[in-house]
Amino acid sequence: MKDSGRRAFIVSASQAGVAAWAASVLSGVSCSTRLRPHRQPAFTPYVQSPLPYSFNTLDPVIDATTMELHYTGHAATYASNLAQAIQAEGVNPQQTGLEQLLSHISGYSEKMRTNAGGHYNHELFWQCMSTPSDSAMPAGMLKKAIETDFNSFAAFRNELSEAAKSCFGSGWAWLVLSMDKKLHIGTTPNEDNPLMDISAFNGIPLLALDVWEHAYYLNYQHRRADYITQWWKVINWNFVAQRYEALV
Ligand code: MN3
Repeated sequence: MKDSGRRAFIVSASQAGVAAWAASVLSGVSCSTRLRPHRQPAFTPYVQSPLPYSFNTLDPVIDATTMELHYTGHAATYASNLAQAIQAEGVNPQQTGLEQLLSHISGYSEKMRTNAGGHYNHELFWQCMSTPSDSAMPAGMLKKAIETDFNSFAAFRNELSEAAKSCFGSGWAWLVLSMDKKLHIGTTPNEDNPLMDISAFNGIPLLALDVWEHAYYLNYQHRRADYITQWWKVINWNFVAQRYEALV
């Protein structure tokens, strides 16, 4: 194990606490009594999973070329760089799950931070989307929770859209579940995510939106707002609802 490449990030007790909580929930270790194990969200593997649909499935919201470059280029590179980083920094993937690693990311290198985050974020992002539909809407428990925590679906949609639009530079917008089982919207810069102990915004990610230019530039050029408006048509609400229901 090599320590020279590691950086000492300042992590507050509350950040570390939330990150540890999220990791324990996702690993099902210390919070198993609060979960329904058969419905628990699956672990995120360290290797890139097959795309759950074709490159052209999200067209015309996200075109096939963008998806192919994004999946086989950007995301695949994060996965291969992550494989290098865990080897260089002595992480045994059989012992330390990716969620656990993210919750202690302050103890690892910048390379680990970028690539563990980049890999996790994209693995989730693909699953959050499916065939475009003008009537894509949440249902059931998740719909109720959105209406409770944001007053209405319209208000929720507006808040998440505004967060995504105002995320400066490259980053991600999120819907997360907090320790008190409430829904929250926030953003993270670059490839950071809400599971990281160094993140100012913490929680268990339920829905992820990539607002890096590579996610939309071919189709939308500089018009990030148009991409965000169209993106609502491809949200896989069944997937998001299943994640939510497994955690509450
Ligand atoms: Mn991306």
